[in-house]
Amino acid sequence: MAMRIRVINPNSTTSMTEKIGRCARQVAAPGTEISAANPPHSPPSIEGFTDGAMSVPGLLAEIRKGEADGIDGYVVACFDDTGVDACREVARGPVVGICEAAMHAASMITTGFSVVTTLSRSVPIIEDLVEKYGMHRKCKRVRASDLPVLALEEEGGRAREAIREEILRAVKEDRCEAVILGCAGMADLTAWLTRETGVPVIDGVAVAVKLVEALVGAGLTTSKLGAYAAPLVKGEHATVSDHDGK
Ligand code: 5HY
Repeated sequence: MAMRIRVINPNSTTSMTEKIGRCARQVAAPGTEISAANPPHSPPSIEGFTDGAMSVPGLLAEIRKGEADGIDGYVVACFDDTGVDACREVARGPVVGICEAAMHAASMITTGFSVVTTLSRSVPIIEDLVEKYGMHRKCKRVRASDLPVLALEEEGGRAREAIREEILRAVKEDRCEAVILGCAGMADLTAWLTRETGVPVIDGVAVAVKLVEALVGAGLTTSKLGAYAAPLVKGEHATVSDHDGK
């Protein structure tokens, strides 16, 4: 089934967006057209609550562009699943975050997985998602490699070695049976890390693309019956009196 999927990197680092697009195309089915985009003015990397909040307006603008372009489904390529619920209000088709996708995939091939992300400050944000997605029994631990997100864009850096070491510690200490890469910018390291560690390493970008293909292929779109209905239209600078004090 031919379909058009847009992968959106909520941060504004275009080299990461291009890398994510390449990884998405590697796994996409022959009939799937992948486009990759990022907001022009969001933070260059999302490391913590404020960056995440600041990236959402631009992310929503990219979804609105996708709706005008007739996109069938979306991947939000940030492991904080930044703004996914808001995107689902705006989009007609499915919107899948790479964290939710990766955790559900891991839960179907293991009895327990760990996550290796970037900075320690991202760990509580991801631990909140573990609870939100009902994965507290399957997720053994969320670990930080102490790498800034943009270290993943440095040629010849030691990022992949640091992630490899953390993966090996996770297998040794957490009783995990697979490890999820906790940053979209790690997507191009998946094959190397799998070979180097002998551990099933899960990249949320690849899994999210296949899940969007599955949902669109099954004829599923985001339900507009309740929480994900289109946003209510608001007047400019509406005041309480405009709503009869309700
Ligand atoms: C991501 N930040 O996937 C997250 C990872 C993190 O800019 N892309 C980012 O550190 O939460």
